[in-house]
Amino acid sequence: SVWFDSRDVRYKDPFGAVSCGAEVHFTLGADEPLEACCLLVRQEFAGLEQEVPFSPSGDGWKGVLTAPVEPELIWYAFRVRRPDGSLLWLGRNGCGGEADRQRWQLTVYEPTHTPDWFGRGVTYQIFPDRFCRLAVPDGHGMVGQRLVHQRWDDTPQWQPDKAGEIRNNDYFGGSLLGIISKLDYLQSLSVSTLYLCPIFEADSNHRYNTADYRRIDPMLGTEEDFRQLCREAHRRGIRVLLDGVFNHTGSNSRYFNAEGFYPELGAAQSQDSLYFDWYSFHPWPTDYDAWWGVRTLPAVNEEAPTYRDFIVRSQDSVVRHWLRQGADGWRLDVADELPDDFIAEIRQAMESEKPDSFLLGEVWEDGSNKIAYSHRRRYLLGRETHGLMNYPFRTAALAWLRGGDASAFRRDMEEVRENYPPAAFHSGLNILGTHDTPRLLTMLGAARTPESKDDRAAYRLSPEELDMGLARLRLGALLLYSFPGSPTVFYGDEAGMQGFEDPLNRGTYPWGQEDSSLLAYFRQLGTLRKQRLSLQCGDIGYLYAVGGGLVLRRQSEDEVTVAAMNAGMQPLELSIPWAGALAKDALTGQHFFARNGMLRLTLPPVGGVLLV
Ligand code: ARE
Repeated sequence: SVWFDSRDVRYKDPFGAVSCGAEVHFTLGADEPLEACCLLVRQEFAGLEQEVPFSPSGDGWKGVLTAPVEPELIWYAFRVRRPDGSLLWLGRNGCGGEADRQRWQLTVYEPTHTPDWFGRGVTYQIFPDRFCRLAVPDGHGMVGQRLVHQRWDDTPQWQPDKAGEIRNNDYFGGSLLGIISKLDYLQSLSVSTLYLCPIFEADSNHRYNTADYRRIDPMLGTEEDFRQLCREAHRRGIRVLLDGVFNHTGSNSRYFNAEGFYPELGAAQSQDSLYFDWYSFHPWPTDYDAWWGVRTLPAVNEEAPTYRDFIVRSQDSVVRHWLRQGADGWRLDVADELPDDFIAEIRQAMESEKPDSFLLGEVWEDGSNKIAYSHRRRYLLGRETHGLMNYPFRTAALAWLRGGDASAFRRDMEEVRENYPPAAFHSGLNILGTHDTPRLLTMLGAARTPESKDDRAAYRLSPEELDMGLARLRLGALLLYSFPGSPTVFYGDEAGMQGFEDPLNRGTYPWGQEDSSLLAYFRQLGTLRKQRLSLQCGDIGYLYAVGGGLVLRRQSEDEVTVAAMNAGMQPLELSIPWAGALAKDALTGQHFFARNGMLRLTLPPVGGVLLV
């Protein structure tokens, strides 16, 4: 038989993605005589097929592949010829006769600069209308010349007192000054990056339908408020990431202007509009391309030269302008629908404006091999984003926390680690929940699926559900803060907020009514992340991943941290290799003694320790 393991350096060296031009050494294991062996290599972007001949060596057959000099996505498999002349193919799904067995992936990236501050530290995500309300001078909800919503002091009280009172179109009046007033709070959580959902003028509470890219929504504050927010954040070691929605605008925008909110001619009003070629009409003006068919989000034609100039190319482009005002990076909304070269241009503009700024992409799948619009897209091969929202992490973590097998978590996360360039792997926005998903506590606690919309809206966890939800949430947070990439907290998850999907996941932060013990726990995790280099940027290894048990080791040059976790409903006895004589659980201060290089410990059901 013949065999191969892409994750074992005895078979493929080095591990994982490689930089352009690197040599990759392959060994195919064989315990039968072979006449010939070769590596079948397909280059996805260049569209080339190539064969690399192997030669016999002591423990199998060996060959060297020199990676292309340009970033590439390679698919490979093996073909061998036996002495009787028969051919055998080996792919991910085993040996067989077909030529096209599933191939292994080899990512080839260009090694470029990735700012490391992002992946090391804690990110806090805020939905601006819902975090903190403070008086906004003249904070009318104006879009162009139209008052689209009331001043916040006419809107409902900050904390709805009836369950389910968060509705789709409500405004609660969170503001930039409100966020500034809570920066000390964020600092107490050791936050180092603040990710703000859109803050530009728009006629919705989520503001993904941008009306004016160059203006802070007056309900949130002013440009000076934004500058002050950045200054005050920077003073506390917190950087600010903005949400850039460059795939579509609002229909009530300065550019499309469907209902005439703005005095100038929008694309929907005149074919002579300066913005006419930003959009695709069929026919004008009633039918047009829109994001996922949502009429209020007309899709932009990113190839239109005036659009490119405006967003990224000109010296005073939107991308540059807000960096100058103090932002430290951008999150690209629906990055998987933006042209690769547009993303690369944004990266270039950012690097020339602010070399240490960070570019994050919203992609829900493994971003190293995603097919979008029938072709593979590039997100992290060196010229595009620095990192992606890590939804695969969320999926795998939630499955494990809710009774799944830790081996599946390990398999899925090791696949991402193998596929991503190391810097991108360490620069993920690791999430357990966002503004697009149900609240974490609800996901982990709810014992039944709500039957109706009203049931969903009114659903509050019972005391038993809450206990289970909170125990799992703590365990999930331990995993989150122990994993490579930025542990990201969606505002209020640390305070015990509940709610099913949008809009129920976008409640107002419960100031004064937080779950204080949960909050203290997040503070403790934040402090540990800040103190321990191994957690920030160490290598990851899996010491155990079976059933509910998951043990991760993070290792930097002279520091080791081990997160030992049990998501199962029974206590779990474990033996963990440990170099020193003594280990301490950094969360409780409890000590453990090692014997013969092993630590024996019993983890309670749905519980864990962080060993240092
Ligand atoms: C609003 C209402 C919704 C309603 C919708 C349609 O709130 O209840 O269903 O309208 O009428 C923003 C707002 C949303 C708003 C939407 C449209 O935040 O509240 O919805 O605009 O007005 C996919 C995309 C991904 C996208 C998610 C939501 O790939 O890019 O869907 N996420 C971004 C933002 C959103 C934002 C938009 C895009 C639009 O983060 O907040 O919505 O600018 C799979 C797929 C993913 C898919 C995911 C969820 O896993 O792989 O591709 O994400 O499911 O559907």
